[in-house]
Order: sequence, then C-alpha cells, then structure tokens
Amino acid sequence: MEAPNGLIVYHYPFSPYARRVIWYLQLRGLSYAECMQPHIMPRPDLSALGISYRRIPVMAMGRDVYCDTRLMLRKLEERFPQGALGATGGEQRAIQRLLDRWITDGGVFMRAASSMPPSLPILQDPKFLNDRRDFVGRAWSKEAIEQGRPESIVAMRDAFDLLESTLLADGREWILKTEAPSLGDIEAIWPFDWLVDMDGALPGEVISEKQFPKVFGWIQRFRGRLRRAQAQAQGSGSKAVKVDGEAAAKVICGASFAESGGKIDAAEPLGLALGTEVEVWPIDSGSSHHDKGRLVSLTWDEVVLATRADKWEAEIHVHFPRWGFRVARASASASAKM
Ligand SMILES: N[C@@H](CCC(=O)N[C@@H](CS)C(=O)NCC(=O)O)C(=O)O
Repeated sequence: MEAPNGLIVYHYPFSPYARRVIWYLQLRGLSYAECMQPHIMPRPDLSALGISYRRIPVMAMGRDVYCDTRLMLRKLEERFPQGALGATGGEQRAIQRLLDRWITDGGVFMRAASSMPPSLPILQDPKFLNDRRDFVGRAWSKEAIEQGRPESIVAMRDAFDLLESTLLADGREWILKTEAPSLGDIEAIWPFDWLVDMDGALPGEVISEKQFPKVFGWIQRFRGRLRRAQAQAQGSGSKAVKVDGEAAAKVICGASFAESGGKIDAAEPLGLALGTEVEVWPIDSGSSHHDKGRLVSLTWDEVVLATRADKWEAEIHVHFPRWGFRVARASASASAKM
C-alpha cells in the first residue's frame, strides 16, 4: 500500500490540535492516510517507530516524521505550494504568524481547555485524568477545573472580544480578507470552534451569538466550507484512507526521505555538531517525553534527529520546531532545567 501524497496523520477525532492539520488537508483537497490513536497513553504505534513524543497529532511524510502542528502546516505549505493557503503579503503574513503565537503561546488554547465543563463525560474517567496529569505535569482534576473555570471564561470572553472588535469588526468574511478561508483562519479558529461545539462550555449570558455575532458567523461560514470540502472529497473518492499501526509503519519505513537534512548554521548558539547524540522535548506540555537520536539537521526554526524503528530495521528522521522545544546533548540533558 502507498499513502496518498506520502502523508500519514496519527491522531484521534476529538483532538482540537489535530483538526488544524485535518482541516488544512481537507480545505486543500489533499488526500492522506490516517492512523487512529488512543486518546491516552500508551501509543505503541508511535513507539514502534522509535518516537517518544507523546502529543497528537504526528504526521509522516515519506520517511520523515513531523511533531507539532506549527511545523506540519509549514511543511505542507512548502511541499504542496500550488494552492497553498498561507498569506504571501507582509502584513497578512504578520497577522497569520501572530495569530499562531497568540492562540498557543498567548494562552487562548489553555484557557479554552480549562473552560471545559466538569460534567463532560470524559472528565469522569479517572484514567483520562491521570493521563493528563502526567501530560501537563500538575494536578488535573474535576475540582481544579471547576475552581479555575470562572477565570477562564473571562479570559475566553476577552479572546472572543479581540476578534469581534478588531479583525472581524469591518464585516469581512475571512480573517485575512481573502476570498476563501486561508491559513490565517485555521490559525485562529480552532479553540473557538471547539468550545462553541462543546455542550455546557460557554455560558450563553457571557459568550453567545448575541454578544459576538461576527465570531459566531465566521465559525458557521468556516464549518460550511469544511462540509463542502468534505463532501467533494467523498464524491471524488479521495477521502482519508484508514491504516493500522503496522501498515503505517511499513509504509513509512519503506519510503524514501522527504528531505535531505545535513544543515547547520556556523553561528548556531548551542554549539552542537551534526552527528551528536541529542535529546529534544517540548517545554510547554508533554515535557517528560524526550526523543533521543543522532542530530541530522539544526536550523533556526527546526531540529531533526534520526531514530530507529527496530522491528523494520529502518532509520527515521523526526522533525521538531525550535520554538517551544529544547535541544540538548544527550548526556547533558538529565541536568537541563525545564
Ligand atoms: N503544540 C502542539 C500541541 C499538541 C497538543 O497539545 N495536543 C494535545 C491533543 S489536542 C495532546 O497531545 N494531548 C495529550 C495527548 O493526547 O496525549 C501542536 O501544535 O501540535
């Protein structure tokens, strides 16, 4: 079997981060394969590839594997430039990048996650709560969510207001005044869409269509476009191909590398040489999962290491962005401070 466009996305359906990538692929009409994962650890399909990174989604392109949706979207734009969704103009590009930073690093997603109603069925499952405690590295209980929720609702109201009173204030259809949804819309919409869809998350007297008609209208338009793209994919027989972990690993290990690697800047401040054994891990969440391997490439915005999928006797290149990640010599990382 071959993966359509050489792409396999590892994800689970209710992951809001995964939706960023899935929506991107759907809006572009790019076919792909998907390997569905459990929503809690362990994920043997990924560890079989020599990957410790625990966040979802993960995307393979040939024998290269990409971690973090910010890197995935960048790579998809580069790999499939015809019909790319990213802004090309200076200010539009700036807004697109700032939206990406605002939503993830500016805390909008964290506030959205802590606006979940404690009555949500998944929050009744002790296995899920324990798993997420390991993920965020602190207490994650129904009580803690209940206690923090009022503050998060206020923060989310502020985020809705920011969009309503600035970017969407002039009545534009899409966030960057484009004809159709662009990468800027994907960068901004996902935590808002996620909460609007979640029963009991948003108190109607604080955040609803009444107070924020433009944001709610934008979400509805975006969903309409997605439905259209999904129906088109269905009609043309190019919907996602489901693969199991074994089949996905075989495809990846038998593919050629999508990128050549071997890049490092002479002025790189970490002073690491290509070929050194290094560790890489995210510094915001899932930080106890370190990937180890030989340094294959280190540029200003990306680090690549080689890991092994022992069962298939294959080397795989795993890519991470530099932003939000730490890279250290393997032996020194045990003492590196978070
Ligand atoms: N910055 C990462 C964040 C990914 C992330 O936090 N994903 C969530 C799912 S929406 C996750 O991995 N949760 C823990 C898990 O599923 O193990 C990205 O852009 O990919």
